[in-house]
This record gives sequence, structure tokens and C-alpha cells, in this order.
Amino acid sequence: MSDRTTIGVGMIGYAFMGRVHSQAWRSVGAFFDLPLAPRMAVLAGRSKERTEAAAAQLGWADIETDWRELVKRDDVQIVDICTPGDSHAEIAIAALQAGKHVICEKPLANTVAEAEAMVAAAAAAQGRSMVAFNYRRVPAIALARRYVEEGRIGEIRHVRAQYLQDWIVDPEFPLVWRLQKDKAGSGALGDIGAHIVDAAQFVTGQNVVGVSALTETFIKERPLATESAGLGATGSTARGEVTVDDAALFIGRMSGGALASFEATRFANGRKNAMRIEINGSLGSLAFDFEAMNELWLSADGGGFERILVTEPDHPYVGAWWPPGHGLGYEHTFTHEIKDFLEAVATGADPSPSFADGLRVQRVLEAVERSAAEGSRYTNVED
Ligand code: SOE
Repeated sequence: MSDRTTIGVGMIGYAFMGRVHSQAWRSVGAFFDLPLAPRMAVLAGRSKERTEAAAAQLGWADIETDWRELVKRDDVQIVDICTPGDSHAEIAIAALQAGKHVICEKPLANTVAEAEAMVAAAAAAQGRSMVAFNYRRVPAIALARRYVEEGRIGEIRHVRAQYLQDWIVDPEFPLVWRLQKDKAGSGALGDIGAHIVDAAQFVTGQNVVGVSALTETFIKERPLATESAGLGATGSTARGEVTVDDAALFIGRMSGGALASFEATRFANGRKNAMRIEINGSLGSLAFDFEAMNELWLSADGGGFERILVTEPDHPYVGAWWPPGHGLGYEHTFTHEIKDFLEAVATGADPSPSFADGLRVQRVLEAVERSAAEGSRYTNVED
């Protein structure tokens, strides 16, 4: 059992997201002064041998081979879900009903119906719940939001958001779970498009209220995956159908009147993780590219863009880390997310983004799919 300040964490899944979440749980208490000390109690995975090896490497004290056992344990108060989307709803609802706090990887679920059930379970539960849109915790993105809130760029007219990757351009790249609809829900749309929808809504404080979309699957069949690790995989000679989009492009209207465009693709040759957002307001503009994640570009007073190096102690999250100019990386965004989650758990506040925010993004994804299926008609995001 945990004492007053220690809180037990159980994590499910140990692939790419499990590794980066583990790093956040391990390091958060060393850099942030927190009301709760997380204890990495138990890791769950299906294979005993692999889960034991992952637990030893990543710093988990014990393992389970069935997540249902993890959810029941008394030494677990927080359940961290790092599995593909097809199991998010079942695990999160069981964990909330067992009285646990839940942090769940994005997108919240594979369908709007699942996300609605998760929101209902969260509303009925004692525990806190958060969806892990980690890019909100990039200091430059949090600073962009601060500038928008302070009115630095005035009334927002345009949002231009892109998430560009290229890890599946090779037609022989195997059919990993992220390319299968039954596991991932959708392709580039849900995996990376969800991030830019959330970031656009977060920075502007406006919701996407309608969209017109195109989606495409360029490579229809791929070798079946035999082994996968991170975003890499090896394939067999047998082939299978790709059942998700490779790319999704959509335009949209924001609730405050801004016009937005979104592009999510895994076919942007040369772009590795170019998560970009530009916002044009009546007084100025902001621009960000994750491939240079310690920079935010600001245009104000009618001038061109100027670079802000987001490494000053008064910039969001930065004060806990290194001296100015030393910079942060991808993993820090997860550490910041865990820090904010632990603070919400300690105070009983609603974590942000909540499951309701995750549902809101899910509704946008669903509207994009409807619009693309109907031949790109303007499609309202349903409430
Ligand atoms: C793969 O596209 C992926 O790992 C996403 O699943 C993550 O959410 C993103 O942060 C990086 O790319």
C-alpha cells in the first residue's frame, strides 16, 4: 500500500509509448517538486519473458501478464495505458471502475462511441483521467498558448497545422498495427492528425466545428509484420491489406471564426516528425515546428518573424531543467504531462486534456472520415 506521498503506478504496454512514459515516471520527481512521489509498481504485457525484460530495463518493480490483474492491485493507484487504441476503452473503464486514476495514450479511442463510454465512466468515477496529448507540453507550444491568451497576436484568423512523417514511404514497410483499422482506428488521421487538432484547439482556445476532407491510402497492400519495435518492423513474404489512411488533408472552421487547414501524412519524404502549427492573428502570427522544438517564431507589430529561443526559466516548464540555451527533447513533453497529471491527482482538479477533450478530438476525426467518405462535403462536427 502507498503512504501519504507515494502513489503506485501500473503501466500497460512497453513499446515506443511505454518506453517514453517510463522515462517520464522515472525522472519526473527528480526535476519537479511534486505533492506525490510515483512508484513504478507494475508493468503489464502479454509475454512473461518480454515483459520481465522490459520491466528490468525500464525500471518497473513487478509484472503482470494480464492487465485485469494490474487493475485490481492495491499497490496501483494510477493506471497508465500505452496500448494500441483498440483496448483503450475496455482498460480505462475497468480501471476507473476499480477506483484508479487513468492516463491514456492518444487518440482516446478508436471510435466516438468508445470515447463517449470513457467520458461517461470518467464522470462517474472518483479517479482523475487524462488523455496523453503530449505536444501540449512542448514549452514552445505552451508559450504560444500563453501569447494567444495575452492577446499578443489579436483575433485569430487562420490556423495552419501539419504533421508530416515519412516512416512508411517504402511500399515494403510491413503492415504494423498502426496500419490496421481494427487496432488503430484510423491511420495518419488518428495517429498524428489527432495531435494537430488537439494542438490547434489548445493554442487557440477554439474548437474545430466543421471540416471538409480528403483521405488517401497510397499503398494498399504490405508484407505482414513478423517483428516490430518502436516504429521499425520486419516483414514476411505474405501480404495483407492496409485498412487505414496514409494521409488526411482537411480544412475546417474554428468556433471563434478562424479558418483552419490540417495535413497529416506519413508520406512526406524527408520529414521525420515535422509537427507544425502557424497561427495568424489580427495583430501578429506565431509559428512552430517540432523538428526545431526549442524555438517559437513570433511576428508582431507588423514585422516579419523573429525567433524566440524557448529555453528561459520563465518559459513554461523550462525552469525545472537546464540553463538558457541548453534545450529540451521529445521525452520532456511526457515528463511535463506526468507532472501536470500528478498535480491534478493530488489536488483533485480536472486534468487537461481530459477525456472530454479527447472525445472532442475524436468527433473531429469522425467528421473528417465522414466528409472524406461523402466526397469531401462540408461536415459539421457533431456535439
Ligand atoms: C507515430 O506516428 C508516432 O509515434 C505517434 O504515434 C506519436 O503520437 C507521435 O508523437 C510520434 O509519431
